[in-house]
Formats: sequence, C-alpha cells, structure tokens
Amino acid sequence: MQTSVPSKHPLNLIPHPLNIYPGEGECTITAEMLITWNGEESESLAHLLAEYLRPATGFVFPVQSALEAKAGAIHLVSLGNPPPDEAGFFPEDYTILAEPGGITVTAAAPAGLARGIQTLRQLLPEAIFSNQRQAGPWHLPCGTIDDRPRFRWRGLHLDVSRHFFSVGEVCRMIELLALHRFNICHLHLVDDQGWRIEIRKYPRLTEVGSQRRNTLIGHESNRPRRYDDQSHGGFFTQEDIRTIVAFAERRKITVVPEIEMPGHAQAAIAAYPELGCGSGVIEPRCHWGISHHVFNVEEATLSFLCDVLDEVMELFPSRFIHIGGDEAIKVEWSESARVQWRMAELGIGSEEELQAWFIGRMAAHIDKRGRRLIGWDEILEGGLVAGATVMSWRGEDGGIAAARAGHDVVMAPGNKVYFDHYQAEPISLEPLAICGLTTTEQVYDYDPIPSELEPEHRHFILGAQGQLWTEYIPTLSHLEYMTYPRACALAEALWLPLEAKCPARFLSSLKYHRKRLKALEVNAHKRP
Ligand code: TNX
Repeated sequence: MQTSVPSKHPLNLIPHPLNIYPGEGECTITAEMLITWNGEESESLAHLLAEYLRPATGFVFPVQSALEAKAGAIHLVSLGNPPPDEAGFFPEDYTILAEPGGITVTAAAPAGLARGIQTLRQLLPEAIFSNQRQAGPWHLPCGTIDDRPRFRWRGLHLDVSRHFFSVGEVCRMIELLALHRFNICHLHLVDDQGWRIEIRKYPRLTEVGSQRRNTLIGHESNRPRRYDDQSHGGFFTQEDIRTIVAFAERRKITVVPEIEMPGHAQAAIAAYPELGCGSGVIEPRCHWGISHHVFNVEEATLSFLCDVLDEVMELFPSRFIHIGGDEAIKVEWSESARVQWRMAELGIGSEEELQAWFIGRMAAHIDKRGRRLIGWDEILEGGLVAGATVMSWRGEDGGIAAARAGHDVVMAPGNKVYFDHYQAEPISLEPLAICGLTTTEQVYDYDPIPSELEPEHRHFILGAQGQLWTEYIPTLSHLEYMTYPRACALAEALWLPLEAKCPARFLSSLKYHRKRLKALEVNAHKRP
C-alpha cells in the first residue's frame, strides 16, 4: 500500500483513500468537457456529477453514453450490478485515473462509482463546492486512486422525533454524508415526543402523535421544569419519505428506518390508547428522559405494529429494519393484570422474556418479507432472536456478546460516537448538550473492533455509526455544529484500515477540508 503524496500536493481528502499513486502534471476541467458513462446506473451518477460541477464552474457538462473513455471527458464506468453480499451490502471499490487529457472513474458496482465521484469532487479546488459561479481554473493533480472501505456499515443516525427536521434538511444531511462516503442514514422516526411518519392505515399516529403541546426549556435534570409555550410538530408524508429515499438511493446511501417498540411509544399510545397498558389519557411527551408508557402485548397491538412495519417496508428498500427495543421500562407490564395474564397464557416467566417474545414476533414478520431485524442492544435481554442484528449503544459489551453468539453487530457506543454529547472544553462555552465529552480526536481514534473480541468473531462487526439524538438540537445549523467535524473523523475511522489511519494527516487534511465545508455553508464547530 502506498499512501505517500508529494508534500507540495497534499490532496487533503476526507476520508483519505486507501491507495494514492501520484502521477505527473495536472488535468484541467474545461468548459468543453463531457461527462460520459458506461454500465449499470452510471447514467444517473453521470448526471449527479454534472449537477455537482455545474454551479461553481458555470460549464454545461453534456452527459453522454460512451463505450470508451475519450479525451476531454470524465468517463464513469460501472462494470456490473452484482447482487448484495449475504449481509445485504454492495461492493464500494472504485478507481480514479486522472490524466492530462481526461479522467476515468471505474467501479465494480454503482455504489463504488457513487463513492468515486465524491472523491473526484474533493480533488478539485474547494471552490467547486460553492453554489455560486467561481473563477477557476479547475485543475486537479494527475495520478491514480485505488480505494475501498474497511467497513460495510458506515452510518449516521438522526433523531427526527425529539425535534423534527424537514425533507430538505434531511436531504442536506444525506448530501453531506455522501461527501464523506458514508453509506447508511439511520432515521429515528418515532419516539415518546413525536411520531413523524404518515401511516395510511392509522392516520391518528400523525394527526395526534406528531404534535406536542410544548417543549421543555433547558436540561431534563433542571427543576422545576419549565416549558416554552410553542407547540412542536411535523411529520413526513409517504411522498416525503419517497423523496428522501430516492435522494439517498441516487447517492447509494441506504436509509434505515426505525420504529420504536415496545418502549419509547408514548406518542403512538397517545394516538391510539388501546395500544397501551391502560394508564389513562396521555399526550406526546413534552420533556426528555424515558416514558414508562409501553405497548401492551395483545394480538391486536402486534398486528397494528405489523401493519405499520408493512407500510414502512413498502417505503424503505433497506434490507435492515430497525425496531428500537431500547429502554423499555417494564413497570406497566409488571403492574398490569392483563399483561400478567397474557404472560401466564404464553408460559412466559419474566418481563425480559416477554420483551424477547415481542421482538421475536416482529422478527418473524420482518423475515417473512425478506428483510432483517436490527435493534438496540437491549434486544439481547431475555434471549436474542435468530438472525437479529444488534446495535450496541450501552458501550460495546452488547456488541461483543452478540458477535460471540454469531450475530451481526453495528457499534454505536454512547461514550465514543454520540454526537449529541459535548465536543470541546470548556463545556460552559458550548451550547447546552445532553452530557459527556467526545472530541473529534477521540472519534478519529475509535476502532469498532474491540481488542478483546476474538479474531474469529470480528467479521460480525459490520461497522459503526454516529448518533444524533436531538433533545437539545432544535435547528439544522445546530445539528451541523454537533455533527461536523466529528463526522469527518468518523468517516475516515470507518473507511481506512487501522494501519492507514494517521491522526496528524487527518488534522492537517481537516484544516483544508474546512474550506470545502465553508463553501457548502456547513456550520461546523471550530475545533480542532
Ligand atoms: C439514550 S441510545 C437513548 C435515546 C436518547 C439518548 C440520548 C438509545 C438507544 N436511547 O432515547 O435520546 O440516550 O443520548
């Protein structure tokens, strides 16, 4: 492997590619340049590249099909459209060959081409990221880049329940994920504080569940609690979801939907009280923390949730369907005579086993449709259902246990990759955050493979993702502030093998990369 670049020409790419072979001279993007394409789905990616390059250059970039690379063209080739691997992922390898006369990006599959065009954008001067016409010239250094990611799951999670973000805002986040060669956007669509996806069969989920009366001011731990006097609401129509999914799909990013159960269900129960354990009238929660209102375990409730998942699976092509499963407080289950009677009827001895039974029923439904269940690590309690993938958030122990038991794992540990935590000291100068301190340098250091995990279990670690819980993140600009530059660090930590990571190079690339983020008007944190 060769990652050395002549120092007069540092490329400052983030994530840094696996192999860079510098060549001689420069290639110049001119007003006459064509974008040509050959192979599966390369036409759509050729148009996407043209859309990326037009605003700043003001050039036309006609898009044409062509069997071969020609002089004066950027040629995109996807060699095939292989089926996904057994876990559901597509190959993302790509090669960029930049010569004085033209550029060729070649990939085994469309997903690789999508990664390649993002690297190509970064090879151009940072002004290419501007939305306004810029002066140029548009040189890039000649050479070859031969690149592929270390992990198959490189994600960012976004909570649109605690605060709602519009279709345009979510698409902007996805565009920035694409720039950093992430491939997963996990959308946390429902929680105690708001149900944010239209379900045609059950309109009250959004009519009632998407609106909360007001919102806590300050931190959850403050007493007495004070509230603003503004209602907060919003939801995605099914058409909105199609827009988001198509926007992501064009960039070869998978949107993984999450529908929480059996806990974090207060907004749903407010809409349909018969789903709950009979604890009186409730409304979507107006402060943070965890609601003790959970779904009951009636057959009708399970069918309701299967119906919801059916509409969700129709909208989201993602192989993985997230059912939450975290922080389901069991008090209502232990205090409800009806739930206890159901447990006896089912021959289930504890509330933990009841949760495992509940998740098992959902897994059967999801499996039947050729999808895979994923849930937070609490789904390990009371016994993990066959084939389930575990998202490990309470540290890495859940992920380690799951991998040892032969389950796929996505690492999302709270102390390492929670971007709702503080990012710089002194925290007194930072906007209010939930807790913690996770710096960009610490994120860069993160290795999703725990050192104590035996070599034979390591392949079960699919990758990792950053979490953006939005209790304390009410706006897009604040969201970007919490995300960048930590997501830049995560992108590289998940892309490169350990031996190719280099904190000093990353920090120096980041200095330059900030100019790209600035041209994109990203409200990144100033440190490091
Ligand atoms: C725990 S992480 C939660 C979320 C909160 C988050 C705040 C997880 C699966 N559950 O409901 O928003 O902490 O950091």
